[in-house]
Amino acid sequence: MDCLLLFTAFLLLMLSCITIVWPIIWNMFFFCPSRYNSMEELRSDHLKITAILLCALASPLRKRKHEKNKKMTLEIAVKAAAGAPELLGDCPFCQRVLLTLEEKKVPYKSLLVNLSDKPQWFLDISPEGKVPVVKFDDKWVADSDVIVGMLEEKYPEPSLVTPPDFASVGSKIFISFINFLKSKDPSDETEKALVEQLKALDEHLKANQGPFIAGEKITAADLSLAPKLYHLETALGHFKKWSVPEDLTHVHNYMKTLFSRQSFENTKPAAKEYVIAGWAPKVNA
Ligand SMILES: N[C@@H](CCC(=O)N[C@@H](CS)C(=O)NCC(=O)O)C(=O)O
Repeated sequence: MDCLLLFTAFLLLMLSCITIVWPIIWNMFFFCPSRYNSMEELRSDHLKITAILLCALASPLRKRKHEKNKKMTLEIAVKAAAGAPELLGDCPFCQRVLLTLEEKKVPYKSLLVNLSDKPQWFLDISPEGKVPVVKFDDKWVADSDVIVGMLEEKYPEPSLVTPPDFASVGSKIFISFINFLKSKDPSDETEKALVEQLKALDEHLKANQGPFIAGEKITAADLSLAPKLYHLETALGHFKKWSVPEDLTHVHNYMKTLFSRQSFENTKPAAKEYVIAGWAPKVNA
């Protein structure tokens, strides 16, 4: 069926661009001949109509391609929980991709990888030994940034594109969290730096009415930040008995909204203890 439509489109294009017989027939049968004063006028009108026709033909073709993509189950290699290789682990980059798949309702199959004993099949598809990796058209693709970009391109509906002005909101929170978590010197201002980043997010959410970074709709920036905030809350709560300051009410509501979403429920680490176990080596280093 796709081929037939393509063939028809091709035929129309050939007819419209190459022959001059076609415009003449067009004029004779579809339009009143007196409407055109010259052949040029007629041809220009005819080209416009043909372009509209081609767009109309291409649109169902594009839609069909996306629908076909939607039915295919994507394979994704993700981190397994430490000490429980049959459970989903604590990789925020993997969860970001899983969240994108869930929000776009793309069927997927997770392949759990024990990162402390990487199997050969995994090293074959991910030479750097990192998760997540996703199989697109028989090719394994690494890096959550690249994967999320490809998912947006292949599955444009619903769009999760973050407006460029908001794309970097909250982007320094993760590194500030790691610095504070690893810090052994209470006076080194890593806590202050983290609070400043969280405050900036709080002000952004307040100014833009939320509940999400770009307003009413969840976008890629939220799906990237959600797992990182979950790690922040879990690891700092455990290792430093620290929590997000009470007065940052917009951040608190934002976290609540994100963590209670079905997509988050379906993709979060199997238990908080795996998040804690994941950060323990960094804290104790
Ligand atoms: N920039 C990469 C980072 C991925 C990454 O660092 N993944 C970690 C797990 S969270 C990993 O695979 N580490 C390899 C290892 O622990 O051996 C991305 O965004 O996908």
